[in-house]
Amino acid sequence: MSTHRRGAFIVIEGLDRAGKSTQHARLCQNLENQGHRVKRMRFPDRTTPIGRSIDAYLKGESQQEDHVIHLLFSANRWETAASIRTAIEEGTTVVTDRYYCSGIVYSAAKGRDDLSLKWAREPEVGLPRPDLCLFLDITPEAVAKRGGFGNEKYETSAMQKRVRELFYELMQLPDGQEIKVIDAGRGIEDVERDIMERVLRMMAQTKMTEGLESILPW
Ligand code: NYM
Ligand code: MG
Repeated sequence: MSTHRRGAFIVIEGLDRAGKSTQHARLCQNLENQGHRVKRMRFPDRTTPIGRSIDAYLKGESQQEDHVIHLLFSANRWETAASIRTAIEEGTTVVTDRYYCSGIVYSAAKGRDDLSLKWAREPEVGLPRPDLCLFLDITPEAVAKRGGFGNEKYETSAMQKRVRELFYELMQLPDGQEIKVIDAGRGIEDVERDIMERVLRMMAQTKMTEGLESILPW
């Protein structure tokens, strides 16, 4: 067996306005301060041609059928899959702001009979599976105190409420194993400390000499 140490694959998930981008930046910086090489990523990655269509959709500048936009979000992950695996194999830790959990729950939250959690998860099967997914949890009330939402698609309290319920539903399923709930309603430093603790615990417990897994079918 090889003793080569791979990087870790960490995802930060949560509702809009939960503080994901702030915590993503702090976690990456904290890991670098500890001597880790870090690759920062975010989904949607709005810089690619697929990402630009997603961006236009979210801003209300274009329309897409619900299944089509779902598959574009998934394709936007697939176009990075090889680079994630390469970075991790080379010993770099990859930290992403959102990933396939968002993909599944936001689409399923639309409430269509023909767009279930199960259907929404299928295109993600085979993608690199995170070692740890931190779900930054915040109540709709706390979000309101933070000044409410922006004006992109999905940024309404009804949608966010459903998204939050579905995140909890997803945690009861096999994907729940690597998802850890973080109370994001606290101060920035408290959340930051909690996240770093969970990450270090995961790094100590994971066999980093074994390859990264893939998302498996249910
Ligand atoms: N979103 C994000 C999805 O609907 N599906 C996905 O696969 C991903 C990655 O995009 N409201 C939604 C969640 C957000 C929106 O994300 C834009 P952000 O992090 O606000 O830029
Ligand atoms: Mg947002």
